[in-house]
Amino acid sequence: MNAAGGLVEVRVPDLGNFKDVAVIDVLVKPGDSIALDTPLVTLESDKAAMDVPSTASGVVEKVHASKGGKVNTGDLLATVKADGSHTAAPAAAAAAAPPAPRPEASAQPAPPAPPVTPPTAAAPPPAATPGGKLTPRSLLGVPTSYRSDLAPIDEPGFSRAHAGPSVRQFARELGVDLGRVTGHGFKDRITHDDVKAFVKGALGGGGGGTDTVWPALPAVPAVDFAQFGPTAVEPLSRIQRISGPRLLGSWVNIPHVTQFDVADITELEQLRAGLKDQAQAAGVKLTPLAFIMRACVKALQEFPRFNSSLAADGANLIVRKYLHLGFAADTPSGLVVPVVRDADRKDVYELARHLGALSQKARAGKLAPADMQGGCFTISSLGGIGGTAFTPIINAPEVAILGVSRSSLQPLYRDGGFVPRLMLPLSLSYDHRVIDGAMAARFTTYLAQTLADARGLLEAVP
Ligand code: CAO
Repeated sequence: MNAAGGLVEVRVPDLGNFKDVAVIDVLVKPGDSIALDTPLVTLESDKAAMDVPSTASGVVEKVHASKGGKVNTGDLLATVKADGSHTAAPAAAAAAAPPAPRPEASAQPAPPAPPVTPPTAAAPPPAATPGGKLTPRSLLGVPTSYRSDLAPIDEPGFSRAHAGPSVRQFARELGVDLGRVTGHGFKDRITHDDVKAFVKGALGGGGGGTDTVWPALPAVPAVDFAQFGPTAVEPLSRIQRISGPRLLGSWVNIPHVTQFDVADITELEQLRAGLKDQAQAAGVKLTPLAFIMRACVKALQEFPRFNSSLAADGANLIVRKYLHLGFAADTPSGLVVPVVRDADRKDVYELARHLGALSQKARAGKLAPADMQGGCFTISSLGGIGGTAFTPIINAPEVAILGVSRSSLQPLYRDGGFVPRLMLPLSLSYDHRVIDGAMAARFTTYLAQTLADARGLLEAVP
C-alpha cells in the first residue's frame, strides 16, 4: 500500500506460495464509502478463501481487480481516497512477516488459511457442535445422517458463490456445495446461517433428534484426464444414476461385514440335472438360483433377525412377518432388484418361474415399481458369470444380502481321502449393528447345510 496525495493503494497481501489466485468476488465499487477493514475483494485458492480488507477509511476511487480474474502478491486491488481518520500500517510489514491465518475482518491481511481436511467416516468422530449430542453411531465414526443430498462440491459453482471466507471455510468443513445454497445476507450474500439451514434441510431436520452435523466425505479430486491422453464422455444410465446414490448411502451408513462360506451342492446339482429338462418342458428354467432362494427362505425362517430393519429411532428392530425375496439382475441398462413376493409360500418350481419371468421383464426394461418394492433380503448371484467371492452391498433398509459365486469342483477330504465335490461359494454381507458375527456364521452354516440337503429343498411348501 502506498499513500500519495490522500490516495491509498490497497494491494494483494503476501500470498505465500500461492500464485494466480482467483478473485471470486468484488465487494465494493467506485464511490462507496468504506471504513478501515471493509472487505474489498474475496480471493480463493484451491485451499482456502480470504477477504482482503481496506487499509484505509474513505471513498473507493477505483477498483482494479475484477471478478473472475487472477491476482498475485502485490497486485493493485483498489485505490481509496483516504479521509485520513484511519489508515493501517503499510502492507510491506505484512509481507515481511506473514501473519498466521487471520480471523475475518482482522486489520492485518494474511495468506490463505491452511487446507481444512474434513474427517472421513472412518476417522475418529469430531467434537459435537455446540449444543450437539454424540450418538452411538457418531461414536462409531459413522456420519449421523449422511445423505446424498450433500452431493460432492461442484468447484466452479462453489467458487462463483457470493460468500465470505469464513463462510466458505465453514461450508468446506461441512462438505456443503455453496453453489446450491441461497444467500439471505446483505446483497444476497451467503451467511453461516444459510449454510446451517442448508445442512439441516439436507439432513431432513437434523436426523434422529440431534443437532449434530457431520462433515460429508471428502470429494474425490477432479482430474482433467485429457492432459494424459484422449478421452470420451459416456453418460451413466438412468438406472445407474438412481442406484449410485443409494449404493453409496448404504455403503457409508451401514457397517458392513462379509461372512464367507461354501456349500456342497454336488447332490443338488445331480438332482437339478435330472429335473431340468422336465421343468423346461413345462416352461420353467430350473437354475441353481431357485434352489438357493428356497434355502434362503428356510434360513430366514430359522433366523428371523435377518428379515428385519432398524427402526428410524435406531433403538428398535422391525421384524417382518412376511417374506419377499429380492434378487439382483444384470440388465443392459444397469442393476435392478426385482422382488419375488411371498417367497415363503412358493416351492422351488414356483420360485424358478417367478425368477425367470421377473428376469425377463428386467432385461426388457419392463419392471413396474411394484415389482421392485417390499424386499426383505436380497440375493446377488454372479454364479452364471464367474468369480470365487465378493462383498455385496446391503440393499438398505434390509440388513443382509447373500452373494453367490460360481460353483466349482473342489477336493474335499472325507473318510481318509479326497473326493471331488461341487462347492458353491457364499458371501453374506450383514449390518453389524443388527447382526453379530456369530449369528452370521450360524446363518451361513445353516444355509450351507440346507443346500447340501437337496431333497429337503424340493419338499412341498405348506
Ligand atoms: N455356479 C455355476 N453355475 C451357475 C451358477 C453358479 N452359482 N448360477 C447359475 N449358473 C449357471 C446356470 O445354471 C445357467 O447355466 P445353464 O444355462 O447351463 O443351466 C447359467 O449359469 C446362467 O444362469 P442365469 O444367469 O441365466 O440364471 P440364474 O437364475 O442363475 O440368474 C439372474 C438369474 C437374473 C440373477 C442373473 O442372470 C443375473 O443377472 N446375475 C447377475 C446379478 C448381478 O449383477 N449381481 C451383482 C450385483 S452387485 O453389482
